[in-house]
Amino acid sequence: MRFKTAITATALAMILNAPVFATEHVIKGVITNWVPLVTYAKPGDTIKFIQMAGHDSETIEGMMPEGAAGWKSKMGEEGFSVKLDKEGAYVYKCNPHMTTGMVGAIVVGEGAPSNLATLEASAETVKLGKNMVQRTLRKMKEDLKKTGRMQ
Ligand SMILES: [Cu+2]
Repeated sequence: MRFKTAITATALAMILNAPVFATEHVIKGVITNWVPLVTYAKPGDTIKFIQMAGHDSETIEGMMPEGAAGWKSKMGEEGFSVKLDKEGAYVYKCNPHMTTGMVGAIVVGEGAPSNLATLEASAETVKLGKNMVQRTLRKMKEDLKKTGRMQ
């Protein structure tokens, strides 16, 4: 009976898209990588950045859902948090380590992010670390396929 109740609650939360069960997701700075590289969240969830010594976190222009506010932490801002309400994918960087691959992605909502084409177009206009931004998009798509979110 308890199991059935849990399923019903989950189904209800999905139907209502309710932030009632908002979750906090933790992303770590590890050497010059974000771990995990791809984070999945629901609208209303919070993202928290830890192990930030020597790192910052900032969204890349044009690489977030339409109408979403970007973010920029301070350098080394331990526990910097951001709440994400808009569905779609957000691509963010660490400024000092962007060119060595410290670019991550957060997918908010079910399925494949609806702004994928926009992200790919925006990646073309990135000046510094463009190949690393494209690498993150490639890895995100691989992960979306692997997790059955995308064909
Ligand atoms: Cu860094």
